[in-house]
Amino acid sequence: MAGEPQADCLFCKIVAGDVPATIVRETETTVAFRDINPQAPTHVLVIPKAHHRDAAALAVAEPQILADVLAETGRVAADEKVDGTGYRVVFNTGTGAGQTVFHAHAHVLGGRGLNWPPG
Ligand code: IU
Repeated sequence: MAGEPQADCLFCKIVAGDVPATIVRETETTVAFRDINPQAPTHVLVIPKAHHRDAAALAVAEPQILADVLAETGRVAADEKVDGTGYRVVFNTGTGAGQTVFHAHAHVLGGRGLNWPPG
């Protein structure tokens, strides 16, 4: 059922504490942790604790929690001191866009120049 933990989901396991992660922030509805394969000096993932396959599905099912995720991206950027220079928030959606983990997550990237358009 949408929102419920999925036994085969890596990020649900991180939420449960069954898979280790370097957690930098946590709220009632979200967890933020460092990406295991960082693509920038700051690369933090912000996820809802509830399981939804991507950001659009989360927006439809639990819009307040998507707002919580976005608010946390800003707090992560401030904590990491990349809010002044600028940072990027990315929701890869679908395999063609590079989504590999099908539990909604925002990438927060910063600390280096970021090209546009992205590759
Ligand atoms: P993507 O947008 O679905 O490709 O992002 C998934 C991210 O999860 C990717 O950047 C991985 O490096 C990251 N990740 C992680 O942080 N910890 C893990 O145990 C695994 C993937 I597996």
